[in-house]
Amino acid sequence: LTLRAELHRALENDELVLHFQPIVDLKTEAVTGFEALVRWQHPTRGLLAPDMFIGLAESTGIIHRLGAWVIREATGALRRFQDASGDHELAMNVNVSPLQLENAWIVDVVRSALEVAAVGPRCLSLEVTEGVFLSDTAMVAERLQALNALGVRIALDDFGTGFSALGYLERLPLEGLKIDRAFVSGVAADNRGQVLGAIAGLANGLGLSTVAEGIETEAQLAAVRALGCDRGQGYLFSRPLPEAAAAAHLATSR
Ligand code: G
Ligand code: G
Ligand code: MN
Ligand code: NA
Repeated sequence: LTLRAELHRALENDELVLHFQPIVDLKTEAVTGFEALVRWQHPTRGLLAPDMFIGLAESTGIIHRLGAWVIREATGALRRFQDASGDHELAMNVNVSPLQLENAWIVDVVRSALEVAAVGPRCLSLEVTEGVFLSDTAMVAERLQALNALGVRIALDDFGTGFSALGYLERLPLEGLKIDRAFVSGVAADNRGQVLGAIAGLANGLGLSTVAEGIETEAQLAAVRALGCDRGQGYLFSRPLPEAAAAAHLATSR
């Protein structure tokens, strides 16, 4: 069987799982939320990373159902994390493929996921990549406005690596930028923080929050903090974790 045929069955057979990577406040290092990252617990091939199947899900159209499952599952997990920690401000970031925005159904999926989990819409953040600008931008803008009208936040993921059409930063209802780890990896080396610093300054000027991605060392942490990023994410704090481990991490981080 091809992976493609198996992906159809994976959804029915409950073979997808979410892992959760903590996002921390850079001032306090307190966990402010998680990014949900999907994996496929394949019956014979083991745990598959999203790079192995998201492209396939997009080219076959399964991404709509897969993405809806991710939104519901992540929102349900957020409710459990909030209840366990007593922190009802805790946030969940969910990756959304540009293709998912072409389908108005996503607005209903998000609305009902929030209702079912009884989670405040401000606690859900949808991450879209700059790849959305390759689609019909009027349609993308309309869809993001509809999602934003529900109260959910929209963040631009992998910022700086794609088609940084800066005009969209003003025209789309964005709440924040996730600064790609490409800009974080060299930040602690001499004279390598200029782009990250400039992005943080740009975000600040536009009233957008910033998450520095891929922080792996204390030196990088110190540098992104000094450059004015709000929050951070990376192996220094934690790798993506299964739900039980993420809940345990949350309990010990406060
Ligand atoms: O840990 P990591 O290998 O999880 O993620 C690799 C890539 O897969 C990242 O670019 C991430 O944005 C993407 N990804 C992870 N989970 C999802 C998901 O639920 N939906 C989509 N569309 N992309 C995801
Ligand atoms: O593209 P996106 O930012 O959604 O995907 C996040 C990806 O980055 C996931 O694959 C996640 O496992 C990975 N990641 C998270 N933290 C780190 C890190 O500190 N270093 C590296 N190399 N990858 C990371
Ligand atoms: Mn992401
Ligand atoms: Na990213």
